[in-house]
Amino acid sequence: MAAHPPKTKILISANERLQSLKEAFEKKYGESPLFYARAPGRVNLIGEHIDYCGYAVLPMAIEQSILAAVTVNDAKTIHLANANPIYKDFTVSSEDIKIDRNNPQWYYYFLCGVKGIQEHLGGDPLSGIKCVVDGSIPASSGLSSSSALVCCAALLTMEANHKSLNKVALAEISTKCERYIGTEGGGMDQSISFLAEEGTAKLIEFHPLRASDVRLPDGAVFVISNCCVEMNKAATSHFNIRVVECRIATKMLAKARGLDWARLLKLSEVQASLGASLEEMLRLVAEVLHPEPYSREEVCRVLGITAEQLSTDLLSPNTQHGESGAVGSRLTGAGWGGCAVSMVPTDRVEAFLTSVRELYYTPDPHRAALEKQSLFVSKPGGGAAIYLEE
Ligand code: ADP
Ligand code: NG1
Ligand code: MG
Repeated sequence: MAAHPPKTKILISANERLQSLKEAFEKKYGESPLFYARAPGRVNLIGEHIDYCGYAVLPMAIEQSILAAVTVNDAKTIHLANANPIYKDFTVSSEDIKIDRNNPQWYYYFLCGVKGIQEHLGGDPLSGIKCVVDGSIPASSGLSSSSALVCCAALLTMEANHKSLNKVALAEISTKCERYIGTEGGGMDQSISFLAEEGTAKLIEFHPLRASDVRLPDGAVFVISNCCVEMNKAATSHFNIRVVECRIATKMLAKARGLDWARLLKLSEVQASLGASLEEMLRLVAEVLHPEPYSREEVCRVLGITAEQLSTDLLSPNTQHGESGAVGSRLTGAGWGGCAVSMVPTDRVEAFLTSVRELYYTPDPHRAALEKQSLFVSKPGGGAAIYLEE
């Protein structure tokens, strides 16, 4: 049976960060915190974008964390504040928790954790809490600030409701509930946030979730350097496009080998069903898939599914716009906005225009008004010229 997260007594005044969080809490709510919860960020050493394919990863927790100070009340209201003023206060009834995945504000990550625990406890109303959050993980920088926040919220919600769960269960709940924000991650971040132990990296394996110590080389340390370009994974579709591409590849490989492809979702499941080695999987990929981008039509044709099934069964809400039938697309010009240029086979251009119109322009009134001058076909034109009246 996996252990529960430790619950230790600590001298607050001896810890600068806890002391200033305590003071911020007292200033905000006029009372002292009842307890604190902490969940660390992580750095991953080996294996990116494979946890959601079911493959093992090798992260270690970092010192930076999300820390929260909490009191509990009978009012069934969740009051959230943040030590960093860029994150605004938020208040909501614990009986009416909604997460807006189109607007991934910081408090929705917190509420993912609360909702995950609420569901685990059978949906009963939760105690109210007052909470101040203090984060030291650089946000949107690949060190998993989002999951540390979700895990911290899940952990403190358990404590506030006088319940406790083991680390594996908490990691699994947190993995599932962070998906409410829209990113369909695989569980590396939440697993290491709960299962980390000082002094060791962890090999995290899934299905079932387990973590084993990995001894790092003596006489070396890991240096983390942030390129300082932030990317909020829930605010764009980049992350989920990767997830969905792997999901579609899973189906195509499984179908090509006569497996029950409709049931399989992860590449590791195809490998396990075939009893294949990684080298055999690479050969299978080279044989079955082509390196050029797939159009929606081709995916549907290969899998024998309708466009609607593709949308509902395979794509996530924020990847509905992908793969409209271009051979290739890129941003043109300097970037930071502006136009994309797509090379589209002539016989697919009408379908392409319809698809981009329906998925990108029509749903947004501002873009719909600009569609006529914004979406057009252009042939290569001529150069400068002077024209004289005859
Ligand atoms: P990563 O997990 O790689 O850091 P994400 O894009 O997944 O990046 O998550 C970043 C989001 O997490 C931020 O936009 C913010 O909403 C939330 N977040 C991170 N740090 C804090 C913090 N200290 N306080 C509140 N929210 C935070
Ligand atoms: P970051 O970059 O920390 O948000 C994301 C996923 C991980 C994993 C890595 C790439 C979530 C919560 N996290 O982490 O599961 O896929 O990208 O290896 O979706
Ligand atoms: Mg994240």
